[in-house]
Amino acid sequence: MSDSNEYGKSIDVVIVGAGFAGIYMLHKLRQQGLEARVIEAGSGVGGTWYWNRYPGARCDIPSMQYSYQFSDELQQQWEWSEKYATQGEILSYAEYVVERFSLADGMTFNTRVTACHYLDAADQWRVELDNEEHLQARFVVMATGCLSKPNYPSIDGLRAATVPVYHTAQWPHEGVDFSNRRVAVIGTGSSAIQSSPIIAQQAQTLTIFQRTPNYSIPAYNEPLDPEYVRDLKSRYRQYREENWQRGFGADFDDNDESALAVSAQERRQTYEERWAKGGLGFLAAYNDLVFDMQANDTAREFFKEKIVQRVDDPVLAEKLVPTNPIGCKRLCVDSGYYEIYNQDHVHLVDLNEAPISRIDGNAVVAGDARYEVDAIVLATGFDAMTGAITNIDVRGQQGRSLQDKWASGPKAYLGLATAGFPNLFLVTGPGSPSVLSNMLPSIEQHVEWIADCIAYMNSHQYRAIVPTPEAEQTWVEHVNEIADLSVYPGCNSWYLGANVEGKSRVFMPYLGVPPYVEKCNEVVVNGYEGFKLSAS
Ligand code: FAD
Ligand code: N01
Repeated sequence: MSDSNEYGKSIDVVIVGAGFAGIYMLHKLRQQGLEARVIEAGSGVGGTWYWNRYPGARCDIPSMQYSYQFSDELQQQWEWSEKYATQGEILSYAEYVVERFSLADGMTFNTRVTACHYLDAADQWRVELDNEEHLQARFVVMATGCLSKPNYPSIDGLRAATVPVYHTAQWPHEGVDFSNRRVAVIGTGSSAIQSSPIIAQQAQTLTIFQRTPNYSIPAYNEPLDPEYVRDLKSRYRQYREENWQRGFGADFDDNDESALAVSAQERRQTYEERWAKGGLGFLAAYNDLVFDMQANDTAREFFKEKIVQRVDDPVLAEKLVPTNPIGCKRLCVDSGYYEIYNQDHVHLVDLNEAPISRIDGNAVVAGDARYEVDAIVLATGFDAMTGAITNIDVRGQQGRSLQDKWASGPKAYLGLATAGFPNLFLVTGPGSPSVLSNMLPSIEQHVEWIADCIAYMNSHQYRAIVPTPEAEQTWVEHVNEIADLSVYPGCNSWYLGANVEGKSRVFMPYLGVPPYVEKCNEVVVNGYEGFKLSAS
């Protein structure tokens, strides 16, 4: 399928990133006889699970669901050991998939894509690499990840710190021993909530710097019961199909009833039962917890009580209780997070009282206080959804820059492609359910949609596909209309880009897997409605 032209040898597809999206994309395209190459900045596969090696890193969607389903043999063969697999086990799984489907020879590691320029005359992409080489391809697939560009806070003196600074998303492969060290953790999102209990076990002192408290629910992680696994595997395909019909594409035991339609007593019982199970399913206790503030308040009050119960010091407990609507930032899932504050060597610094002003050598300075430490952990998250894409100098038709196009917020049709940038696909891009779903099936849905689209173009002799600006605009408005029906835009979350200085505040993911999938399918049935296809 690849061909040559005045610009040199071209391959069919360059795939940027070797996480779960890039791995499956390569497999799928190879099955279609296409020549594709994955370019990956890391030295191995796994993406998220390659980079986030901080202590305690695990998934928060049960492993039996947070895994590929494109191969029934694969899902039958692979054995997860725990309800929520560790980073190490998920990474081994990604490596196993690559080996099983013989994909390694299609991947180039330790290489970053720095630029992708569309050559209008040739309908080709020129892909620049940081080793000064380049590739040329008909299509580019951005499998760059929603949560892959670490967010480094702009704190004065951080770069000149005289103690080691670790970002949770760029954790040293050899691990870090915090024994007898005074450790600062900046941030209280999922990464901090997972890592702090383990750091607390080692460190001499642990000081956690909190700007916004988060809601967290126990994971109650445990080894998987072989009987449960056997039963689930006996109906795996059907189980997966059923889950795909649910709002988040995952089995959260959704209850299609309003929190306000039941008595306070019944609601409390339901909340207690959900709490006892633990995990993200809590928010599926009622169908309006993320849509109705009054309903949300009932869950918020319940969480407040639970947090206060878990922390001995009532003044400290109060500082750990969020005031945001529950769910508007991703709910965290923990193993003993709040309880660490009952240990004498663990301290909380509430940055609402005085923000961090600078790092002064080995000290974090907030207000008048200097916190001297031996190591700083940045659990400060990601430039989410767009950061990894706009990190690349992407230029489309007539040399138009994607960074410029997205300066006031990302615009993409279905989160799959963007007007002005032909033959460029995004896996779980802004405007798709992505981070508001179980991401593995969402990745599979996108990969399959893109592969089918390329097959359709080849069989109908189309050379280029690009969304129309009108279809894109309508979709972006729709994404925001749906978000505005929910509590999601109600706090400064990374869903809105609010965690990154200078980033436009636009709600990026699409809320609702089933209507989204229906729309994607409808677009195809209607001859790629909303896209312009150009004949060869
Ligand atoms: P990634 O895994 O992020 O991979 C993208 C790859 O692209 C990276 O390896 C990166 O190095 C590479 N890349 C980016 N830019 C370039 C470039 N310019 N050149 C070369 N390479 C580049 N989701 C869930 O649904 N359930 C969970 O339980 C869950 N847990 C998570 C836990 C953590 C700690 C984090 C950070 C995220 C979690 N997620 C979870 C979201 C997770 O990111 C996705 O589930 C999934 O792993 C994303 O896969 P991906 O291939 O799309 O992207
Ligand atoms: O990042 P975050 P994360 N000074 O953005 C704070 C997935 N994930 O890596 O809220 C002080 O949530 C920031 O404060 P604020 C999951 O989707 C899943 O923890 O902006 N503080 C916040 O507290 C998750 O949602 C798991 O006020 C600063 C924290 O840093 C997503 O990845 C585990 C600051 C960042 O929290 C991101 O999670 C890990 C500053 N200058 C990740 N800048 C699972 O459990 C930022 N902060 C599966």
